[in-house]
Amino acid sequence: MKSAIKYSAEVTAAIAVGKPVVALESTIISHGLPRPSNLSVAIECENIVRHHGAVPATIALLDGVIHIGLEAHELEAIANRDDISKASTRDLAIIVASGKSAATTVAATAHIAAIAGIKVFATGGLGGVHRGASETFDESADLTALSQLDMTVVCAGVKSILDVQATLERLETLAIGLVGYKTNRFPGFYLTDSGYQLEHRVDTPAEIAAIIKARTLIGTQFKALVVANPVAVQMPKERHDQILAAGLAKAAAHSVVGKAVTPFLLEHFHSASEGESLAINTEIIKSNCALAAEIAVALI
Ligand code: PSU
Ligand code: MN
Repeated sequence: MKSAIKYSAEVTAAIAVGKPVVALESTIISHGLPRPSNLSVAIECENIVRHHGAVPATIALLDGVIHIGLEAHELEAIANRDDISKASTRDLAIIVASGKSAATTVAATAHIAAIAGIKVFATGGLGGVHRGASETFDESADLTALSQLDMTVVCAGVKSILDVQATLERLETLAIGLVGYKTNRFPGFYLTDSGYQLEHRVDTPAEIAAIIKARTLIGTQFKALVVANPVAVQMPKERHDQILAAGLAKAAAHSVVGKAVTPFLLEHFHSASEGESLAINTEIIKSNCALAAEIAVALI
């Protein structure tokens, strides 16, 4: 077997000199955003991380090799190739051994980033407990993965397509840390407020860096810290609720299950909102990349 892990030139150089690195996931590029904006958003996100003084490490699997940091042509492959599956942690070894290619979810990205010693990770929204999970058992592997990893994940909370209350309960059970960034309300991805209160609020990257350092002292670092960063301008609530109800009905009518559920509902949002959800989704990722870079810089 070839070497299973390849670092980009930029990430290799950053790690060598102890420069801050921010991990970025790739499922959002291959399965969360439509072409062609997926590639331009991915490039823009990397540049935002650089602009804030850190180095981006977009993580994905190409032809059986785990990539930590993508060269320009590799980022393009993840955005445009048709053979890119969606890999969670359990899929990683299977994809490596079979020489296939995949984008990595939050769970798989955090797993790989932790191997590389990367401490901060930016994404759009976490996976969580799906509606009806008490019947379907559909709970994202993101939650259990994050309960075992030394990682700080910046996200805009969880999408309203999920059961937000149940997800918050599971985050508590799994001892995953949770703070709101400049908010006391848990954000709901497209919405700045999912309707749930947060116990802890932070207002600066330095405060978050102090929490990360305290975790290591106390020995609670191997359970992720989630930084919930609300989008500045939310989708009008009524429109959001209408689109969501139609999307959930459509998913049920088409018997969409398993890992197809999240991409299906995201696609529904993008087409039904005629690009509004896409614009918000893009803002969310960009803002999370900026904050993640600031946290990584504050940690040095
Ligand atoms: N949030 C987004 N876009 C996405 C995802 C989350 O805004 O594309 C992806 C992430 O990769 C997350 C995954 O880890 O969906 C969760 O999928 P599932 O519900 O199948 O675990
Ligand atoms: Mn699922």
